[in-house]
Amino acid sequence: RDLGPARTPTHPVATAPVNGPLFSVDGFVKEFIHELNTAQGVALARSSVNDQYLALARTVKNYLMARWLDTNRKTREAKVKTVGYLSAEYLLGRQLGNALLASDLNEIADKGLELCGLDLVTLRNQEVEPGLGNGGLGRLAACFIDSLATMNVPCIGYGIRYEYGIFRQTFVDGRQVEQPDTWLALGSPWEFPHPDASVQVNFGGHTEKYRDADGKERTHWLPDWNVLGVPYNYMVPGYLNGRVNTLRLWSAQATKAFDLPTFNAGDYAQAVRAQTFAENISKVLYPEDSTPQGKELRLQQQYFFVACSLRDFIDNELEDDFDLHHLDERIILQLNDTHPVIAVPELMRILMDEKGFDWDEAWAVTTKCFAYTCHTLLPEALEVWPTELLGRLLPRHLEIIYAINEQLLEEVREAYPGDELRARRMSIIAEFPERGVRMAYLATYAATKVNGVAALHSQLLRDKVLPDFSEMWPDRFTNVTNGVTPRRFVKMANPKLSELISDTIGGGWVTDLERLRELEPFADDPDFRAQFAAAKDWNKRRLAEVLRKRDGIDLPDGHLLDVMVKRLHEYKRQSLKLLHVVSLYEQVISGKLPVDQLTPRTVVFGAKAAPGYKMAKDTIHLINRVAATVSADPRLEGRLKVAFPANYNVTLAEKLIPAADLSEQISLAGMEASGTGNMKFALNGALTIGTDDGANVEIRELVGDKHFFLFGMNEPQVAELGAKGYNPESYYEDNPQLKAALDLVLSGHFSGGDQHLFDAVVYNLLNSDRFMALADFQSYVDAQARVEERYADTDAWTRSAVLNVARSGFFSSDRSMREYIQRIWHTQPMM
Ligand code: F58
Repeated sequence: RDLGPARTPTHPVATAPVNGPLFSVDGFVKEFIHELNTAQGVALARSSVNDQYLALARTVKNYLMARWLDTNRKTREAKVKTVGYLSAEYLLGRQLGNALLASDLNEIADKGLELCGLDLVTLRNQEVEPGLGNGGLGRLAACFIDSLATMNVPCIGYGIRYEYGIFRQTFVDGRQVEQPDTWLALGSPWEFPHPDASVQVNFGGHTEKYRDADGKERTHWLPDWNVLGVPYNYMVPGYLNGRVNTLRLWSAQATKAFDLPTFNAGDYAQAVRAQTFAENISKVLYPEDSTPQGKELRLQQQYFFVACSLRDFIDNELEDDFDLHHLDERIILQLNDTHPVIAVPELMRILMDEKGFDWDEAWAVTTKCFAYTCHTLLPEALEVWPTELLGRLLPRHLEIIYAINEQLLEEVREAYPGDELRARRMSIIAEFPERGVRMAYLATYAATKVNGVAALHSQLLRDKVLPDFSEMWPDRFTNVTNGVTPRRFVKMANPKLSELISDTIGGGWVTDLERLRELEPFADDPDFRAQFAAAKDWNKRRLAEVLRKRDGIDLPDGHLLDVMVKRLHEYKRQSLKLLHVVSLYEQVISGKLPVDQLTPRTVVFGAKAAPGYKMAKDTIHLINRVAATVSADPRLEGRLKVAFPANYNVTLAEKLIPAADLSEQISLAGMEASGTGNMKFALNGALTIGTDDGANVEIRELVGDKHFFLFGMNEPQVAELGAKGYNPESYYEDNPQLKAALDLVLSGHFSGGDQHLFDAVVYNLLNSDRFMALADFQSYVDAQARVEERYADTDAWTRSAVLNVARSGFFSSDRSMREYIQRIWHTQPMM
């Protein structure tokens, strides 16, 4: 059934009076002052900006409160199917702006604060964003829950309330230095802790067999330690529709039983240490690593939040007498990558050991309740938990996993008799390099549906990562191309463009993004183009101000703003972008390129490297050194500048993306599962220079070849070159421009004469270059020349930019959610 676009309310429902503060400037001011006085305990005249921010947040929350309670009550009464989104990460970004937008309070708040002599923008800037995620995967989860709320779909987001989110990046002499992210330090007005609803989670111990009253053999788990999960609820308001869903994040706390034996023995200090041990579970977000090591704490985190979530749903969201044989009618649990996959044996355990189900009954229910999304193609990023570790921490779960595997192998042998190699390939248990549980296989076997996150990725997932599974169960595999929320990333982040769009085609696009198509004819309207360009300029000026204050960086006027922001990873190829910069620079200082032929350009990088990822950190160091050298060299006459603001996060993205002219999406084809930054840039009128990778493929198809700068090998060509044997050094030898750029780095030019400082980066490119940056260099440089040519023709450029916006409506996360709903979840929006 086509659900159509998210409903566009004809009137802002949030304005209807419900129990809550009056929807007027007066009502707002009263509430604000009340919060300031009673919750903060200060008078307006004596209050700090932080007091004011906290009071404002609480005020806005009070407006949403009745809606939230109402949503909960109605959903419970309707007994409809809920999406249980299980994600170890939610990269939410700041909450205040989104809450104001969703509740239509922007104007009232602005006026109300003005009456109090305060400025809304200043208060908004006081908020520290909750950085409870690493990058794309966590941000996707945040976009999805926004869309579900806006589309009136019942959803509970489940995750972990990390006390420290993604580290704060600083640069010391150009090198990345990580600082703890103390996002809770100044108060956390958006959360509702419910210690009364805490859930116990068990670990360790052993299992025992026994016979139940009917004489059936059963197992129970005798754990030897436990912790408490304390739920913290967050509002997830839909856009102007009155729905407020819930994000429930779990925080670990020691139970009384935890330290009792030690305490009784009189060792107080040891008892306190034990408490710290328990609370470590939700202490810190694991910074993404391309090679996950078997970190015990990480597995504890995964089981912790999943066990809390299942327990919570079954005990608190369902009726007391609910028959769990029908669990799939009330929830679909979406596994956001393999991090929550331990939920599969956990549900089996609950159903069998606690609810008395037989194996077959439990498996029948379990396999209807889960769906799995894969977000990667890098083999080393697929989680494999050593059985030694898993068995020590969760002995009952390991038993269940072994039993699931036996059943899988039986099915495989039945379907492919005599093909023992296939059975071994498909086994959930890996034998090398050590015995381990392949979580992606477990997820694939248990799930109703398995999806990749862009068309190309889903195809490669079937053909290269899980070929045996997709051959055996072709219908289980599907694609849902990622999307981004237009509320945060267009309406909020780009107010000038949003206003122009709404003035031109009406406001419906915010919840029905395909309507941006109606802008297409205006690409040929000089008047519209002028306004479009003016919005871009405004965004650039706003960014310049932010970067000046935040980083002391000066953005020159009139430059092409060329932006590459994403996690630092070799496969994403920041080094290719850097080689282009170095090459331009080298050509000017060596006299090969007259400086006045250089297109005035500012290249902005934003990227965090995993703290343990040496190559990534060296690359950051090199980018910073190149930035300092290039930006300061008078021979460039200010026509080339490189900026690398530290600590790229959602808040900075919201300023950077709307200002960008050129979006860099230059991963090696076949490596970036989807990308979502690429979508945000296109929707904000940047043109993309990119490879045929991830969702770039779909962006190019939609916006048209003419309005996208394609370069580099495609995936089959990459595979072919790899098979043939790739020799990066030959590209260096054969391409004088490339050679000159690399030689300049090797000469010590960017490192104060130290000729070896960047050996690791350069020789990695010359000797191994796993992601074939050198092979794509010339093609990239040629594409950049086409960029400059188009940019020189302002009208043509703006026309392309308008068409990028008009044709990118597909990339709304509302559309992604519609596809999940129709093909995977089979849930219904509530009317
Ligand atoms: C990203 N994965 C993909 N993983 O790289 C990107 O192409 C895609 O658009 C996005 O997911 C959303 O589907 C990603 O962000 C992580 O951050 C993991 C976190 C946990 C450790 C391993 C990496």
